[in-house]
Amino acid sequence: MNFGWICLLCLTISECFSNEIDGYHFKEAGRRSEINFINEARTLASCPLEVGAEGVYVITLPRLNPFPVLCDAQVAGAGYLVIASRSNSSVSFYRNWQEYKNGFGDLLDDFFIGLDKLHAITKSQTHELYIHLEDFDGNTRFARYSEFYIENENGSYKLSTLGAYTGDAGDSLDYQKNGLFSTYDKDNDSKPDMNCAQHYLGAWWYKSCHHSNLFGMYFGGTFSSSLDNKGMVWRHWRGGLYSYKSIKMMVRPKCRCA
Ligand SMILES: [Ca+2]
Repeated sequence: MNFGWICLLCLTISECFSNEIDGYHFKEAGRRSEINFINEARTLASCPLEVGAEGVYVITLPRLNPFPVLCDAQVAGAGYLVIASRSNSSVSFYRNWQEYKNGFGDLLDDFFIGLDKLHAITKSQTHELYIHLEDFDGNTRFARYSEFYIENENGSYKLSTLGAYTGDAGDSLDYQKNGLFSTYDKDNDSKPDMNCAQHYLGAWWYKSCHHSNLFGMYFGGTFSSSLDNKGMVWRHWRGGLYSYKSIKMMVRPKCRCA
C-alpha cells in the first residue's frame, strides 16, 4: 500500500491521524502543523533542498520501510536531515545497543535517528556532516565534515569515512574516525581494560576513548572534575568539563546529482 497516500488520508481525516509512525512518537499534538508529509508523486530520498522546507518529511531508502525524518533549513541552510538533537535532559541517551540500532526519542524534541537508518542514509549517496553546538552563554559554533559514512551492524557501525573538517568548534571527531560504535552493553572500543561507553556514560564511536561524547550525560554547563568527560562534551571548544546547552547533528547529500 502506498505510504504517502495513507498520510494524505490521515491529514485529510483528522480522526485517523496516527501520532506514531515507525516507532516515532509525536509528543506534542498541537504541533501537527509542523509536520509536512510529502504525498504527491515524488519520492524523497533525503530532505528537500527548497528554502523553508523544514519539519517532518517521509523518506524512502532501499531495504527500509519509508520513515519520517526531521529536516532543518535554519541552522546551516536548506536540505539538512537531523540525525540527533539534544536540548534538555528529558530524553536519556544512556541506552543500549538495540535502542541505538533502532533510534529513540521524539522527532519534535530530542532524539537519535538510529544507526540502521543512519547507515542507509549515508550509504545511499555521499553525505556531509554538520555538528551545531550551543553553550549556555549564547554562543554557537559548528564543525562540518565534507564526507560522512558509517558501516552497517555487521561492521559495528564503524565511522569509516570522515572527510575534511571546517568550522570554528575545533575538530573533536577526527580522533573517533575508524572507531566502532559502542554502547554500555556492547564494548567495541579499543581500550582493553575499560568499557568506554560505561565509563563515560554515553554511546559513541569510542576508540581509546574520546575527544567528543555528544551522547553523554546532559549536565547543563560546567560540571565537576570527578565527572571528567562524562558530559555532552566536545573537547576542542569548551573542554572536557563542559556539557552544552544544545547540539544538533545533521547530514546532507554533497551533491544533488542523483
Ligand atoms: Ca573496552
